[in-house]
This record gives sequence, C-alpha cells and structure tokens, in this order.
Amino acid sequence: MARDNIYENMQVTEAAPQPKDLRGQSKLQVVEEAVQKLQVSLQPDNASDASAKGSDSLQLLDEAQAGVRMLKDQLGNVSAAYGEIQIRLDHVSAAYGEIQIRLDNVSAARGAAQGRYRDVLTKLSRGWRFYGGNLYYFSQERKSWDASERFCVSQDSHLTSVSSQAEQEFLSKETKGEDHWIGLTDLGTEGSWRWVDGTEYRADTSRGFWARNQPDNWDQGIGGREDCVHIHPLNRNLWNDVNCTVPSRWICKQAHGQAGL
Ligand SMILES: [Ca+2]
Ligand SMILES: [Ca+2]
Repeated sequence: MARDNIYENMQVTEAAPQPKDLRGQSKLQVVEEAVQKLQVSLQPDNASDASAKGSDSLQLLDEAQAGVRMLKDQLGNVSAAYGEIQIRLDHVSAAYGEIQIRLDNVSAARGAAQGRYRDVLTKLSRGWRFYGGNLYYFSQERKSWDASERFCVSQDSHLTSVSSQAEQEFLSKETKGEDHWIGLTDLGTEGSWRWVDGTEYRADTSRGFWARNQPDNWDQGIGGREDCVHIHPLNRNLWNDVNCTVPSRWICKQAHGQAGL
C-alpha cells in the first residue's frame, strides 16, 4: 500500500490510467514522461524563474525515483511469480514424464496381449484344442519323448502335465485310441518323477492316475529302462512308464498364463 500511495503522488500525465489498473508497461511510460518533463524543465529558455525551475525539477526527480522504486518492486514480484511458475512447470513436466512412462507400459502390455491373442488364434486354426483355459495339441506324427518335447517347446509349450481328474479325462477322450506321450519323466534320478513344464509332481494325488502295477521301470532286455510316461488305450489311458525312445504320438499343453487366457 506504500507503493500505491507513492504512485498516487505521481499525477504527471492526464492520459495515465488509474493507478491500480496500471501494469509494468504503462508504469514505464509514466517514468519516461516524468523524465521527459524533467529534461524540458531543465532547458534554459523554457523557464523564466530559475527558483521555480529548480523546485519543479526536484519534484519531478522525486517522482521519477519513486517510479523507479515501484518498478523494481514490481520486477521483484514478477521474478518471484516466475520462479513459482517455473517450479509448477517442473512438477507438470515430471507428471507428464510419469504419464508417458505409464502410457508406454500400457502400450507394451497391449502389444503383448495382441501378440498372445494372435498366437492363440494361430494355434486354434492349426488344430490346437482349448480346454480349461489351456491350449492342447494332439499330434498325428510319432516321435521319441525328447523329440516330442522339443516340438512342444518350439510352440511355446511343453508336453502336457495332468493336474486333475477332469484334465485326465479330457486327454483320455481326445487321444482317440492312440498312445500319447505326456510330460512326466524320471530321467536323471530313477523314481524321482517330475513334470517337464515345471508343475509340481504330487505322488499322493497322482497315485490313481497310474495304470495297474506302474510305474515298473521294466528292463526290456535291450539295455533300456522306462523313464518316460505315456497314456495308452490298453491301460484305459492311465499312465505307464516306457522307454523314452519309443516313437509315439504326443500331447503339448500351453498353460493358462502362457496362453494369456
Ligand atoms: Ca524309470
Ligand atoms: Ca512301465
């Protein structure tokens, strides 16, 4: 309010707007006009009374100085406001960067989902079956257990695990009278069964899925033991361990998470 009072003493031009409406630009004009008047009053042939001229000049000088102080204050305020705006812009910029990162993530996730969707459609068009959120492939060819698993891996899947009675029944029905490899093996450590897709093998819940007297790791007299498991119609499609090199059909499973369904 001191500023306003100072300003109100500066009635130097009729054209000047009301003090509270003035912005920096017009205040500068006020100062310029005051300085102009000062210059005019200092010119020798423009004043008859030297004492009056001196008095006017001093008053104009005061007014000009007051104007300069006021402008400095204004500039200080503008500078502080600019700093504040800069801080807010920095915040906006940081928020924008964060949003950009999230958009990139959404875009990548959408791209991945589209890729999985295309993969699922391609598999279905090639005869894969959809059951319980998983995709299954029942081969027409016959291969060793190893070669069968390699085929499945090439299709982003594994030889199938069997996790429930319903899944066992689904597989049994779809094999249509042919023996098929599943992803169970004790290669490596005899009697230590594992699912090749990483599913935990549980001896207790799996007991009912083995065919009678299996697994028996039968020595077939040709130097081979039985370390790979197939399901066979002769055993009501229950599990039997056989020699891994025997050519057989096979079943791949692309599990729920992998299929993205
Ligand atoms: Ca074995
Ligand atoms: Ca056997």
